[in-house]
Order: sequence, then C-alpha cells, then structure tokens
Amino acid sequence: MVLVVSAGSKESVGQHSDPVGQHTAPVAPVARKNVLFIAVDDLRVELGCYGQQHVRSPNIDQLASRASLFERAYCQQTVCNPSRASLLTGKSPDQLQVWDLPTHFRVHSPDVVTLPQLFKSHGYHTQCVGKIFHNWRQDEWKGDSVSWSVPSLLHYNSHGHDKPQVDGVLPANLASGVGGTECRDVSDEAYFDGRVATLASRVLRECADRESPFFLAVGFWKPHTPFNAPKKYWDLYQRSRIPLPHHLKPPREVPELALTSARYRGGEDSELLQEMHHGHLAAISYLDHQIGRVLGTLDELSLRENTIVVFFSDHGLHLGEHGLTRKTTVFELDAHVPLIVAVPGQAEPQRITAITELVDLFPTLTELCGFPNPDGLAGRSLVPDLRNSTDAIGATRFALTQTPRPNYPRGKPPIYMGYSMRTDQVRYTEWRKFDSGEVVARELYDHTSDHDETENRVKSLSGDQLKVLSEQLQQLVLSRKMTKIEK
Ligand SMILES: [Ca+2]
Repeated sequence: MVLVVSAGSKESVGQHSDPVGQHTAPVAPVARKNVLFIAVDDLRVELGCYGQQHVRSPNIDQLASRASLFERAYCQQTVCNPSRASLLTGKSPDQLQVWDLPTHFRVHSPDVVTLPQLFKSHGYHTQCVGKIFHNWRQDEWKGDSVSWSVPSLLHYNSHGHDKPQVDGVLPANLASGVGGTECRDVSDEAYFDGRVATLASRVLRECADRESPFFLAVGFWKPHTPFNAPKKYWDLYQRSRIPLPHHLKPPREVPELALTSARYRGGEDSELLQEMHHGHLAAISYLDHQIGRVLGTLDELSLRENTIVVFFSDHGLHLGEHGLTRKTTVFELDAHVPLIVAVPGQAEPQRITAITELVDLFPTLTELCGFPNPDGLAGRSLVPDLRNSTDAIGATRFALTQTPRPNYPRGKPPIYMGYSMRTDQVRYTEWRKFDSGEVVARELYDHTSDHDETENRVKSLSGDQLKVLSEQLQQLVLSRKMTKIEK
C-alpha cells in the first residue's frame, strides 16, 4: 500500500469560518431567489448520474445535467434524526447532543435557528411537505413548527405505516414480503411519496402566486424500507441483470464496534439478496419519478430561473455489503451521500470532487441568498465550489461522520462513539469511550486501492503516519465541539 498522509493545515481541519455577520442586523438579500429543498431518505450513492448505469433515475440525472453534482459529499451521522437535525441547524451532532432517533434537537438547543426558520425571518414563505425533520417518536414536537410559515403536511408518520391505499380490491403482492418487499400493481399515490409529489406540486402553484419568495422543503420517504414501490417500477429492471455486491463479509481485521446487529447472512446468489436489490432499485426509480413530477411543475410555472434546487440524501445504506443490511456504521456506504445543487444562471453542469459535508448546506444557502449566518455553524459555504473559484480548488478538506454504540442509544449517552474522517485518500476511524475519550479501536481504509473497504489496514501504518491521522481527526472532532449553541 502506498499511503500518502497529508498533514493539512489547522485552518483546513477546523472548518469554522470567521463569524461573519453574527448578530448583525439582517441585510437585504442580494437576490430573492426561491429555494426548492428536496430531501430523500436512506439513498446511498446509487444513481445514474453518479455513474451507476444500472439505475433508472432519469429525472435526478436531468437535474444533475444542469447543476453542480458533489461527487464526495458526506453526512454527519448515519441515521435520520441526527443527520437531519445537523444539516437543518448547521450544527454537528456533538454540538446539538443529538445522536439518536427520539431526541429532538430543541431539547438541548431550544433557541437554535433552523435553515427554514432563518429564511422565514427574512420574509420568505417557508413550507414543509413530507419528511424533512425526523418523522417518528417525537410526539411532543412532530417536526419543528416554528421553522415554517404554515403547518407541515405529510411529514410525521412511521415508514411502517406506508401501506397501499387503493379503491376497491388490493392487487396481490408479487414480491415475497420478506423485509417489507411489496410489488403491487397500484398507482403512485397509493404510497406516501406519490402523495407527497402531488401535494408539493400543488403547493408550488400556490407559492408561485405569492409575492414573497419561498423556501419549499419536499421530503420524500424513499428509498427507505419497506421496498414497496408500485409494480411498474419493479418492471423497469430485469432481476437477473441487477449487479449484486461481492464483498458480503465484514472487512478483514475489523473491530466488532464497527459493525451493527443488522446482519445479512445469505450468499451472493440468494434470492433474498436479488429481491432486496430489485426492490431497492424499484424504490429509487419510484422516488425519481416523483421528483420529476415536482421539477416538472417548477418548469411549468417558469420558476426554474429564480429557484435554487437542492437535492440530497440524509445518509447511505448497506444491502448485504460487509454482511450488513442497514445503516449506523461509518463505512463509506453509509457516510457517502448524493448531493446536487442547481443555482439559476449556471452556464454549464459541473462535477465537484472536493470533499464536502451536508452541514455545509446551511452556510451555502445563506450565502447564495445574502443572509448573515447564526453563531457557531459547523460547516463551510460551498459557494466557492459552485462558482468554481480558485479558493475552492486545491484546498485540503476533510469530512467527519460519526455513529454511537449502541447504535440506537435511545435517549441515553452513548457508551462509545465512532469518529470517522474521510480524507482525499483514506478513511480513518477511531472508536472512543464516550465519557473518557479513550481510543479502544482504530480502522484505516485505503481508498486508493480498496474503495469497497474490505481490509482494515491500520496496523500497516507507521507510528508517525498514525500520529498525523490521529491528530487530524482530533482537531476535526474538537472543531465540531468547541462552538457554543446560542441560548
Ligand atoms: Ca434516513
């Protein structure tokens, strides 16, 4: 292995930018652009526009064809609630003290300003259709009402409740039903996402009639399980031709803490694995079609010219790889996410290879719309990347993704925390006791030769190499803890 460890600079590791405009009077937005903020759930980087030619995602691909596609974007934590709380507040999970599903971000940060809330304070109409904030077991909150100008719609429910709604007799399920797979000849609107798209299109028309600009967040529930897309999306794929993973075992030399209990125990040719991937792809194509419907409405209303479109997933997923079937690891498959930003006036599409993070979305959108940032944001603006400026080229960047153990701590402090740093060439992870910070296990995956992360090579590092990586990670972790939430 040839491993190049770049020392980087402190400035690039600690990504806190200068506290521009903190607590200053709101400035008039430079341009009153609308924002269409599209969130999808559990979509790993598996789309046609990311090079996976087996995926039928023509609408997202078309969005990317006139936008900036971030090839190496990472989430802050690999499960819904902490990831979403983080990107929607611009804070890290450690700043928010949110690492599980039930804890609402306002428990520890009651006055934190969310991204849509900030837009609302600047005169925007802000509205939520579908899953944007966490969707379940936060009954006291049910989203975040102060973020929005009007009550949220279709935003709070359990994925398990996404049962087909049809008139008359329910068509048969042609899938096995294992793991929630469902293949029925029903309409798009039989399930949540079809109804989300219909409602979002209606809301867009209402927004077009308003004088104020809008921040419309549309949150789709797919391709999160259950894999229950209507039959016509299953029919887009020939099961025998769907590529399946070949590394179905945990990485060599992996510490047990890196894994989860959601194990896949079948073989490479099992029918379950084939059906799982088929259902997952059908869910992606179903999702893609709904996004196409919303973007079609945007075009129909001639709003594309003054609307920023953001598309991202909250985290990734395993489907047999590493012997795992879900999320809450800090492997690349869970940490790496699709991210596309379309800014009006962009002449040519571009693919941005710099390492970026979902927490960067907050300062990016405030800069694009001319708002000062709240205190203590964890991310950095991606506007230099969008403008392809020299500031963005050649900068050393790191992404920090974390996950606790137990992986669903349910309101209790984690016992361990896995902090994982993605550099240009490697993924370096430390598993630390949460109370003392003592490192109990380490991992290193060399992405120059092992993109699938099949072997933990941390033991191959020299003492000096390990020291550099460990110090970089420590700077990054501390930089995400040191800022205070405004009270
Ligand atoms: Ca999710």
